[in-house]
Amino acid sequence: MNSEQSEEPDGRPIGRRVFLGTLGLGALGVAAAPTLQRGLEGFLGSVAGKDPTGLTGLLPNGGGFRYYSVAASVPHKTAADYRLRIDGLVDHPRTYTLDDLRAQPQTRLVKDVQCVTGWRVPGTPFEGVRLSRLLDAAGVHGTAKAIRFTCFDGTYTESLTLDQARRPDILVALRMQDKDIGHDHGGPVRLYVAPMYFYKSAKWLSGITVTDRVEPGYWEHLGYDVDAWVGKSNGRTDVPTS
Ligand SMILES: Nc1nc2c(c(=O)[nH]1)N[C@H]1C(S)=C(S)[C@@H](COP(=O)(O)O)O[C@H]1N2
Ligand SMILES: [Mo]
Repeated sequence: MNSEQSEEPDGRPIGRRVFLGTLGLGALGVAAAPTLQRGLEGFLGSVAGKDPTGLTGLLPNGGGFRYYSVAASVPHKTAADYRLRIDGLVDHPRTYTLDDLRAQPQTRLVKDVQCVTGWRVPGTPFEGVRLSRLLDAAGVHGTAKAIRFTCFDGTYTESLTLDQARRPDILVALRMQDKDIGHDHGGPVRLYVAPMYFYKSAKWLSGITVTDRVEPGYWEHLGYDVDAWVGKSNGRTDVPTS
């Protein structure tokens, strides 16, 4: 896969034009955002030139990060109304507030971030609660095999196998670049999957459901690899990030 085309799950290539068509709604929503105002044509041009996977513009102070959202608009959440639900094949389903998550032991990791479309940001600190810790607290059933992640943008989803989810370098992240995660980067809470392409790091995380099989996420339905190891998937040879 390269920046010019993507693939459908059966491996049939689909053109950039078709792909952009599926992004129309999100594109319009973000083009209207105050910080990213520009003509629709310029916007689509930038998508075509850089990234078919939902690029919506370089952040003004993003330090090399690009803003992505597949949803036309995303509600803002604060400590007052943010909730993270853990359920599915567990003994103790639980709803965490932001303060609940802040009260857990925090892990800080500093690694490169690699997007599947090519851009890489070196040495970026992420900090938060190990996903494995939340899973242990929930009491995962013996029949469980995978995790499904959902987001309060109402659209994006991701997945991991249970073995992957238990790695120590996968966080429910509250901080990024040594700041609380702002809205544009998926705050107040996003997933951080250090060893995989950045599409695995679901922004605006709201649900962690333990399941008996992997259910491919949003971009994976459109052809991206479910096992998204940096340098060993998606036909790419990037240097691993973790
Ligand atoms: N909810 C949600 N999470 C998401 C995405 C998205 O569109 N929606 N895009 C993914 C992709 S493709 C990338 S590269 C990163 C971008 O994160 P950033 O906007 O903080 O740079 O978020 C990932 N997580
Ligand atoms: Mo991405």
